[in-house]
Amino acid sequence: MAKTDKVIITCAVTGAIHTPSMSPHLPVTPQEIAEAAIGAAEAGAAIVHLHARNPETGQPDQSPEAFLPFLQVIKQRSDCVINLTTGGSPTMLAEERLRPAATLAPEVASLNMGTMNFGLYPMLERFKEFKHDWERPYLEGSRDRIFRNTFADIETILATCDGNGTRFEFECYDIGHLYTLAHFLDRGLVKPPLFVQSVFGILGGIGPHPEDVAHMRRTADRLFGKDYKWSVLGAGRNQMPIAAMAAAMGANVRVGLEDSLWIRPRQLAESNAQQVKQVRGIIENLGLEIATPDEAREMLAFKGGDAVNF
Ligand code: KMH
Ligand code: ZN
Repeated sequence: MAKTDKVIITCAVTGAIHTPSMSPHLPVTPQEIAEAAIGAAEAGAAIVHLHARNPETGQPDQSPEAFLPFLQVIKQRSDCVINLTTGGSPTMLAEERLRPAATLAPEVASLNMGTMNFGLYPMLERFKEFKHDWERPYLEGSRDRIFRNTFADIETILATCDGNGTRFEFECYDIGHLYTLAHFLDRGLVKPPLFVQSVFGILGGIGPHPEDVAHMRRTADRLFGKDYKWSVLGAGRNQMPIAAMAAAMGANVRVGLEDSLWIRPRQLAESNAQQVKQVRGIIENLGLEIATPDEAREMLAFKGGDAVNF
């Protein structure tokens, strides 16, 4: 792994894992998403990873028009790096998912490195009451839902976004996804420094055990050497333990309500900024420094915040 001098905090503010009834603090409207992203950046996040939702129902929405209202506010009020999802929701296919990144040309977009059965249904054991009709079937349907990211899908997203100078946050949910990324590196379709986001604790992907974290790191080191920057995210209750463990090993970290609604056991986080502050405390107590947006841009070879279409 390329040595990380400073630690990049990414904050993923809303995503498509959780549904609005699970937490009153999950950002849904453009105003809420903008405030969450700006608050996270003020707390120390160099990068914000963004999805859009329908403001009435909270359903994931990958139309570029759904992103524009909050992107413009964030850009006016913060110099943080804006990262747009191409994962959207597991219910969508790649052609729909890539539209915001293709149209809006962000500095960085997520790219999911493998097909998987993204299991959200265990959350039905904790959350029983839903205010919108779509929430329960969305979670229940994940038992049998394929989050499709074939080699062809990945090639399509790369080919569509690369011409805009957009770089990628490679979301790797398992060891095999690192090998898929290595395959694209061999073919010259992705360029170092690779921003590898290792995802731990999603049902259907690798678990959150320290051995899993160590194995991910070892494998990425073997495949990519100094050509990558490592970042980690732990889903749900694994968020802070994984961040602490991996930051001590030299990783960058991702937090945010997209991946965990919690600030401590049984206590909902009241904002994205609260999780950023908590992880920042962990990082600084390890004697490490957090990266500014411009330091993150330099470390990851991003094109700069002025070269986007919003
Ligand atoms: N919530 C992450 C585990 C994407 O947006 O491309 C998955 C994610 C996918 O962030
Ligand atoms: Zn996401």
